[in-house]
Amino acid sequence: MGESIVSSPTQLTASYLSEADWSRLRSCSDHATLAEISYGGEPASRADERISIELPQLGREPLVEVWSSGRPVSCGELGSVRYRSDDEYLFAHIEVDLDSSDLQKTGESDLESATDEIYAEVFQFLETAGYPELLRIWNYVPRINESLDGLERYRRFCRARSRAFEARYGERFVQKLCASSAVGTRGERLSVVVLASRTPGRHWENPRQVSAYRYPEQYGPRSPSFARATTMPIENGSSLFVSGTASIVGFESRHPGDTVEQCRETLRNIGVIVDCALRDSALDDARFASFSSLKIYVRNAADLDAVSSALDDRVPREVPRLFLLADICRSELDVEVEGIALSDSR
Ligand code: 3EB
Repeated sequence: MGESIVSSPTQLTASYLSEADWSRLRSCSDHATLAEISYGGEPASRADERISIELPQLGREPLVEVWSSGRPVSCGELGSVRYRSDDEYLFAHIEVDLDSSDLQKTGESDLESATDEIYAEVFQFLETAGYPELLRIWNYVPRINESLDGLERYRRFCRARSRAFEARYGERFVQKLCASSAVGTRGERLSVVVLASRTPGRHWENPRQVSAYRYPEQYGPRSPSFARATTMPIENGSSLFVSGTASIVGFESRHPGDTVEQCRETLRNIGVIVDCALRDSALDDARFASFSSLKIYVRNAADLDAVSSALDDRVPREVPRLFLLADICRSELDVEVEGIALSDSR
């Protein structure tokens, strides 16, 4: 069989494009876009097709994150959910302005009631839309490390998220948890982006790390609800979504105060999860050739160059990278890395 220059129709790709390249590409093709995400700019208007995230980008020129599968896309809104789907995958976005007064107060903090509302609505929506399988969730939490009435906002977010998962999936909800990230913004919008599918992916834990849903209580009243990675079978292999990964071994943070060592530890964790998801893959001969993209969250802009060169030691320069200024959910951690890898069964 000859090589096809067109990617498999069911392979989902995320590209980081300059605004100029993106406007050229979208105007000269009927290229179907599942999600278009920009960082650090103005909030998107209701009519805008773009998802706008309140995290400044670091680096030379602003990049747009563009997801596509090559399949025709339809889009719409239902309640507070905005979505785009291609009959296999669906992106849903929902956000709540924590400053606005239309939040229903339930006696808990606004952050917790907003988290609960968002997750309950998303779960209901995915069921109705026919994309019930979770593949990847991105959470953007305003002022994540601030304390609110004696409990850190991240821990409140985790409590509400965990309750929402339990309400939806019951006691055994940990089986449903997918690859995720949760990072802090300096804005006011609690924003959740969900990638879901009609058919299930497979969720993975990292043997170097205690499962986040089993973290001891010292890290909060209810554990974080996510898996370390999720794989999705595609035509000639599989896609691997690696969760936000930080310098945590077992359940403990390593190398506080040393961003470069944290970055190296993070890359060791990522190496292990990639090996796991490969070895036990349904496709024995599949091989994760390389990451197709990496996203790096750094707490301090001054660490950008050091983190970037620590990455250069392990990751080929051709792998596209996007750097964002974000608070990491543990206050002693300064860097977090997530990525997408593609297996290659040839
Ligand atoms: C960690 O391993 C680091 O709460 O959804 C990474 C990925 C982290 C996802 C989440 C948190 C989350 O605990 C932080």
